[in-house]
Amino acid sequence: MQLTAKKSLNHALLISICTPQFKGDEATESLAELARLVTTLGFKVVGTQSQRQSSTKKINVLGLGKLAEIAQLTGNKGVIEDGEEGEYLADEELTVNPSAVPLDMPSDNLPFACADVVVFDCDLSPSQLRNVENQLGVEVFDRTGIIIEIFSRHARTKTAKLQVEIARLNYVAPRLRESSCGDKERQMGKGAGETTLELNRRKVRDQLAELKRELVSVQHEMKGRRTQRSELFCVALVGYTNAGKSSMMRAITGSDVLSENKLFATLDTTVRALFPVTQPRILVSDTVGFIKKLPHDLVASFHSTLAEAQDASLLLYVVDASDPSFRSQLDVVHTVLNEVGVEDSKKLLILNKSDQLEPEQQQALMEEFPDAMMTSTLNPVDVSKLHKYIVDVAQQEMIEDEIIVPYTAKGIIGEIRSSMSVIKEEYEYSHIKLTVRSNSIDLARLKKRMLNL
Ligand SMILES: Nc1nc2c(ncn2[C@@H]2O[C@H](COP(=O)(O)OP(=O)(O)OP(=O)(O)O)[C@@H](O)[C@H]2O)c(=O)[nH]1
Ligand SMILES: [Mg+2]
Repeated sequence: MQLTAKKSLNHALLISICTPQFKGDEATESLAELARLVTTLGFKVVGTQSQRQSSTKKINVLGLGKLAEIAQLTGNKGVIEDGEEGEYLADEELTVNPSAVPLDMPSDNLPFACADVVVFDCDLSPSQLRNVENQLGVEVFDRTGIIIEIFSRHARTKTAKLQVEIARLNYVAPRLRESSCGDKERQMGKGAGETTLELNRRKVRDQLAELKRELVSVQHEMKGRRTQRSELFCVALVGYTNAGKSSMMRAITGSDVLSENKLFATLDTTVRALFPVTQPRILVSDTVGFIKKLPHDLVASFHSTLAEAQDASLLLYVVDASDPSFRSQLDVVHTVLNEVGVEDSKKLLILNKSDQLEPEQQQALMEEFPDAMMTSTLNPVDVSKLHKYIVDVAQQEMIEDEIIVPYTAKGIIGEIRSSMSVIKEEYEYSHIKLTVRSNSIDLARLKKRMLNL
């Protein structure tokens, strides 16, 4: 199942099922986030509706009244039968809080009746999805389907593509069973439908097995590369999607990593050296962003991508401090990182996008998070401040030592200068005495080599 953009722009109607689990503005914030997700896919949001329900588990997620209302907005193309109404609480309109909606979200006055896609801000079971699709007669997607589609479109490297495809097939597999085509096949005669269904299921199973095999081999290669880098000080940028991780990566490494005002712009871990370059080099990795209700399969599939964060000596938690919901976003980041087993090494909270905050707001945040660093990736002073912080932490991890290099082995000095931080050079009668700072492994290796010279 792939989202098929029948027109260049699908007009999406978003639906929030407000269960008692939602506290305060959570439903509104979540709906605003869904608006950003579907906008990332190129859809145009033409309206939002909400339905109060005691749970999202009912066969019919929408009550009869709300269903009829939405059917009108989508052009009455479906079939609503009597008695489809399930138990539900009173319904109400939900107006999206403008501060929670990104500024670039299309503001529109289009009539709702032109909605040709309906997107639910919750997960729907295969049968719920099929029911509501029949009732409305338009394409219906749930939140996971939308997230998986964004991941599919944004995956660039082989690893990311494999991981996303595995998650996509896992999502598609149970839905195959419920497809209307499957139903027709089943009606054709005993066994005939089952055969088609079985065939499709087997195809998906085979594809999954093949993809998993490929992933294991790619992960093996990745592990090898990480081992080679393991002696260097590594910093990982982690955080919610759109917080500014890639922008910060670009700023502190001088690289051209993609940063976009789109959710999930980055799906692959990129590793670059800190710039201006330090001796020894410090590596920085940019990682996949998180989102609330991230499908479990996707979390699991990104295990290997996040392995970079696992190996990092310093974790930079980047938040978009100008987003009122950044605290709950940070909770999501902590939860997912715990789930994938990223041990908390040394960490720094980065309150990014400070240029979007008033001075009083900045001050209040610094009082709330005294250990954090306030930054704007657009401000070179902030970028240098973070660069210095990273270098200082890396320096603290290093040890100082003296190395005696005889003049007969002068060639090795260049090597030392390029891989260690040389603090002092003293020229004696028969040798040069270098005071250096480096990690213990590199120092031990160098001393062993010196013995053999
Ligand atoms: N105003 C402002 N915008 C920023 C800042 N940092 C990043 N942005 C913008 O925020 C948007 C998202 O930035 P990215 O760097 O792609 O965010 P990300 O955390 O890598 O996002 P994912 O890859 O989706 O996880 C882009 O439009 C950036 O230009 C900042 O300090 N101030
Ligand atoms: Mg990014």
